[in-house]
Amino acid sequence: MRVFIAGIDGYLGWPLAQHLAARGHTVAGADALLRRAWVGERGSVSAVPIAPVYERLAAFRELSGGPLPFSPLDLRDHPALGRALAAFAPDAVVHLAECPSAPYSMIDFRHADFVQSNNVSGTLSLLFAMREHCPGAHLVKLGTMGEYGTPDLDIPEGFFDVEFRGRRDRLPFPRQAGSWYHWSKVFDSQNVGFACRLWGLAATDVMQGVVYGSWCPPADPRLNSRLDFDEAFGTAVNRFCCQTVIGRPITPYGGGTQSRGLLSLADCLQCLTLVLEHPAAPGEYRVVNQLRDVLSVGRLAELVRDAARALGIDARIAAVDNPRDEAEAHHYNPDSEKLRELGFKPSAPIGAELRQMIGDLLPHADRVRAHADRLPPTVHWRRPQISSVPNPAEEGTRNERETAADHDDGGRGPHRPA
Ligand code: USQ
Repeated sequence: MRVFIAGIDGYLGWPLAQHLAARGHTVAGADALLRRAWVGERGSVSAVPIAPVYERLAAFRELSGGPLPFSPLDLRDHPALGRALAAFAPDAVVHLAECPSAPYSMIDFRHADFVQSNNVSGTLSLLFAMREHCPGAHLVKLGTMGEYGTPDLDIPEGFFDVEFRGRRDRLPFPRQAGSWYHWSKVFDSQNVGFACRLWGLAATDVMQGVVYGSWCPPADPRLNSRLDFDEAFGTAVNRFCCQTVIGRPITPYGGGTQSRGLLSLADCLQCLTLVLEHPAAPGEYRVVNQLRDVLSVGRLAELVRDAARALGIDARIAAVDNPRDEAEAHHYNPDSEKLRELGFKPSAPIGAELRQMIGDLLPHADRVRAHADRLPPTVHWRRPQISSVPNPAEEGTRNERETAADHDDGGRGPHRPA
């Protein structure tokens, strides 16, 4: 199968390219390298060092025996996107090219506006480009479990049966997102569903839970995927593991009773591959809930502490005030049957994944330690922000010097929303 990955330089995109190639698929991709710039803008780096994109592509070519056609483009550059799709003629397009951070979107108007226009407009550009250049290709769009929020009902996979005033219908399950970022994914879902209905596009909208885990293939460090730990781009479990390797306490927010669906990076790759290899039908808008475990943040903190202790690290937990506006005591029971019906078999148990991740992080503890001031939360959902992030425009700031290796790719400076 010919798979075009939009967002191929990211945390999920780069391992997915390697995973699909190892299964015999032909891969191409696009990326505007914005994730590197956003993390740089926040004054941080990937804990695991990552190679510049053209070194990554060279490693891919040497190790997989074939080239990886790459377009350094922003999805909103509609003509360039069209040319890339027409040249590659994909059977499937995986769309990972969005700003994935709830905290980043909550900083201020500029960031909320940037995240929503980048995500919604980029997706719209992709939908129109697919209609013109590869109308038969299957779109696999990364959504989020956060679209549903935390309703006091079980959460079905996309749709549910409703009875109202004596009439019944099957309707989209209500979306109640909790950040400007999560709302951008809701708007995308509506647009993707509409394109399926209107043009007969085949699409799978993947409601993904929080992903954790490292990707450091022993064959070549140029194949490593990034692993962020800053407040905005590090997911909870990855942050917790980074905290343990520098002897900082693990920070569940608030009471730690808020629950989320989670899955490891390895499980994420397995699920995305299953979805690609079992495509939606033409005109079908399929929604899958992609998660493996439902756990509270407090329980996650304990699991990370125990994994670190098993490796001889004296890890401890210290809750901090919750900077977010989120329910802490709530019902949470999402369905996730469709992927299991397609054959999803969870890989290593969470404890083993955490020990692997902490082991991968230990050699890079100094990188985390040098940016430990990026760990505490500064973005508050309800009150105006007083940013403690240094101004990257100031020549010679510590953060510019230290992050240059990670985000000078493609000749870009740190991205600052206009
Ligand atoms: N949390 C802590 N301590 C921390 C960081 C986070 O307790 O140091 C808590 C948050 O309050 C939240 C939970 O952990 O209750 C998850 O936070 P997160 O930052 O790991 O995840 P979130 O902001 O929801 O976003 C992440 C990805 C996003 C994806 C989403 C899936 O960044 O791209 O869409 O997970 S989901 O959470 O299911 O919506």
